[in-house]
Amino acid sequence: MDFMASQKPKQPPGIPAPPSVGSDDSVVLERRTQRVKPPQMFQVVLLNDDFTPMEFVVHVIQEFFNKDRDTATQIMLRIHLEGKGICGIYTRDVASTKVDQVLAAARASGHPLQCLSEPVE
Ligand code: TYC
Repeated sequence: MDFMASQKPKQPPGIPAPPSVGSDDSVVLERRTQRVKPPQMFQVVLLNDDFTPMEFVVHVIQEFFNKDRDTATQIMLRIHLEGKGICGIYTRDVASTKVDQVLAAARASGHPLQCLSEPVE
């Protein structure tokens, strides 16, 4: 009877296989399975109101969301017509900073513009 293992033991999922040593003493590292999920992303949304000037909103979108003038104008018009619009998608901290920057700029100019961030999906 043969008690020798005839197959390599299976590696549990998520645990990297130990390095195997070749006949010439070279070490081969097995491919690692990815174990970190991508971070939750947050969309920064501007809300429409009846008082903030269109030109100010275009300026804010260009300045804080790095859009060119045409794109910023399209986003502003969407917000104006549909009530709200996404200006960008970022990690939690970056999205939160964008909201703070937009609100600070709006308040400093005396406009009631509202901005928020919400998780994507
Ligand atoms: N509705 C505003 C106006 O007619 C323009 C506006 C657009 C305001 C987008 C806010 O997020 C906004 N002046």
